Amino acid sequence: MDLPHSTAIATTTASDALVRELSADVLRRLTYTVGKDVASASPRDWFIAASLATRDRIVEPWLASNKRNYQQDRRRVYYLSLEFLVGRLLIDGLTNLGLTEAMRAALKDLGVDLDAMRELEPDAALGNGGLGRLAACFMDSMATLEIAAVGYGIRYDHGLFRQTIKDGWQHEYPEDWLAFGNPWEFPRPEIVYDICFGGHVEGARLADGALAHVWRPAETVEAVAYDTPVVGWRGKHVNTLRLWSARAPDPLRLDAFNAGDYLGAQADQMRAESISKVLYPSDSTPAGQELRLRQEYFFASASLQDLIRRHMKQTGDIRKLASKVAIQLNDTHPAIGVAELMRLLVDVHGLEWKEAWEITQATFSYTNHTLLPEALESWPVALMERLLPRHMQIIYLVNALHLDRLRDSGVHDAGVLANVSLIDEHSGRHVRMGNLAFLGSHKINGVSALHTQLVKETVFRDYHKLYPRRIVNKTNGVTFRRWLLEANPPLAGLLAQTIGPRVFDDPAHLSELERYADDADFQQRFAAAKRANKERLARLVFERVDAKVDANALFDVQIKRIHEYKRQLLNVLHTIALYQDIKAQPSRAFVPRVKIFAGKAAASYHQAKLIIKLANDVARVVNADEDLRGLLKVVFLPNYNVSLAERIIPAADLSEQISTAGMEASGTGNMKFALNGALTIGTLDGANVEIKERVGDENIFIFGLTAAEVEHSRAKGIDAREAIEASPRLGEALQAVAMGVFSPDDRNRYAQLVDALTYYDHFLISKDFESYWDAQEAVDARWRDQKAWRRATILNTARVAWFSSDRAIREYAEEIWNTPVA
Ligand code: 26W
Repeated sequence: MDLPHSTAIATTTASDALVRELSADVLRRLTYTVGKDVASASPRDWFIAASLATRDRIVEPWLASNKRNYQQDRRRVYYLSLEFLVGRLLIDGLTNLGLTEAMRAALKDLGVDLDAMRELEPDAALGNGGLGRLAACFMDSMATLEIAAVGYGIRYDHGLFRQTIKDGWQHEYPEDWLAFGNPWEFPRPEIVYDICFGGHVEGARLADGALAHVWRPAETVEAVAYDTPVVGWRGKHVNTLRLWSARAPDPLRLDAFNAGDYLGAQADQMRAESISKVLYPSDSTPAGQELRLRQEYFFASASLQDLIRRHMKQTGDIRKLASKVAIQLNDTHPAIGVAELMRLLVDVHGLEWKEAWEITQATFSYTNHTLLPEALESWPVALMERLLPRHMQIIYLVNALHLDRLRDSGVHDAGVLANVSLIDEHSGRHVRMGNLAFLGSHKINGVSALHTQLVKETVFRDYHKLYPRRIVNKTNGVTFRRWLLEANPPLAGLLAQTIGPRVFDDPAHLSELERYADDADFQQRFAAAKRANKERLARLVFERVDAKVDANALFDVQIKRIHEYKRQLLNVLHTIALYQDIKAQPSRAFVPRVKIFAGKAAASYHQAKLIIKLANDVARVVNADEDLRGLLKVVFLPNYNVSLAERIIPAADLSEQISTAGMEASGTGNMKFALNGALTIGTLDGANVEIKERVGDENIFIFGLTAAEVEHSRAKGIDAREAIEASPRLGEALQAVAMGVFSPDDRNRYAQLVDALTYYDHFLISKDFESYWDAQEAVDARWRDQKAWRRATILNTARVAWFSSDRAIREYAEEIWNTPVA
């Protein structure tokens, strides 16, 4: 029996009148929008009808919010992001409106089961991972805090690829979220901007003798707006997510069509529309392809044109832009916007360069999400010149003026000047987008305390010395509405009963759980909620991968993009060592574990795909081995996405956050797990450091080298052989992999993987292995003392209120956007 997977918490009581109204609304939508009757409606028709009925209740507060923003002349925040990893919206909308229970009852009266129906909604997977999901959490919090905000991005026809696992290997398939229509969006065919590419720049003398630049582009694409309302908690304020779709200005090309060149007429259309076809599926290495730069400029230009139009309508004065507008750049992907805003201010609105630059800097701010050197975007100057000739001129001028100013102020160190230049002269000339974003912004932020410190010491070291007040920290956060209230009804219900539903208005109330941490009755109920989630996940595991897992076992979970620095390999090697240990000691009592993995690898990332294969190979061997007495199971769940995360996280006992220290900017999954009462095993990396400070050393399992020690090890030169010799367990695990114990069909499959680990081990897996093993033993020891385990999990939930994205957004509003919230 499935628990009703919803919650009546903090929702308005489902009065009979409301239920009747809603069922009439759904029926009306089914009839007049979907065009079906009850007898012929498919489950998907019901989903569309229910979504539209829900959306209908968002529209009025949405219009009212827009009107209020306008009348109160509020400063607006624009969040520019190439990714919004939204997930599903039906339960989210209902929860925020307080209508979940009423809708459940209304649908029941119509013979429809809400919990079955919610699964039909495709995820809006317009993002790769952390950065995109953060943007979605921030949209939720900006609406909740009643900030007048618009999120701008691209309406990709195809989101992140669908992953299947065949014979243990990852396969990628196109994702098609729009196939059955999207009930949440409003197409705005009348909101269109021309986006230009290529051509050349002409100089023209103005009447006053000044030189003006006229860009004669070779190509134009249209950006068409699609709006999705973003409803905040309790439905009080609704913001807009405006996504741009690309369209050819003259899709039929009548001239070519009439001349009989039907295919030629379509080629231009395809070229234009390819811009919003598909999300680039890499979450670290820039694609470096022309299409990607076209995407970046396309959405940055459309968004800036749109926000300037709104600003001019409101104030009529372009000079007031910085006082009325804050633009946040989500990583460097929209950084070309700095040059585009300069172009619009100088070439189109006729401002002087100096004033335009002051406005630009006062308007933009930039969030850095990664230190990985390979992830830092830079574009070949030649490509930039060809695609965006006017922007290249602007970038040169910004750079020249900046370097001149530095020289004037006494900076002559050639190394420093080369580092802070917008142009990288090292291997072919490139425009450094991080530097452009930095110079064009008044504030730059990292996403955890440690990451911000490293931003200051590494990528932006010289900038930080020159502008010591510009880099600030804004530790990430997550929305508790989606990640607790919606994803974990059993726990949410318990919290509402114990400390009251106001905890969903202000998570600070979570701290009131502290006094129940040792309360036997509460511990038992907290554990029962976890248990219900685990049973539900066990059923899902059985459906998806045909493996039977026991809800009594410790669920040990690592779910995130597959990346070497995230060290899924360390976890797999621990799994193998544990397997060997259990086999070697047939009569010892082990803590039963289920190792759960999920995550996608970029299609071209061979090493990551090999790690997926290894996890699956190990799962096959381990799960078939009867010597194990059911003490160990390994599961790789395919097609990790937001909706799957919502199922897994509430069911986790142990949260694996084991990146090489200094490499994970923050992590946000770590926060979601702790909130849902999982204990973290992790390195002192990203926000783990701050989680540890809040939950307390005894309620988290920290292991491994620190970021400083990692740096030191690397400087010295890593030789893993010593560490492997010192750890027989690791040696044996590696040997099993090398000998093909898990790949009898291809004994050499993992040779290079084992070699890389033995000789280079860039991610210090071998150096951290023993300490990881010990931390896992400490986990086992705590698990054996269920009272102590439960106490620690309750304290995790009680102490992580600070990681709410509401807190993060409040900090952005106060310290970066100057839009303080009540
Ligand atoms: C241009 C290719 C590319 C694409 C995406 C480079 C880099 C990225 C992102 C920066 C990758 C990303 O998602 N970073 C993650 O951002 C999260 C939100 O701040 C952090 O919690 C994660 O630690 C960080 O890896």
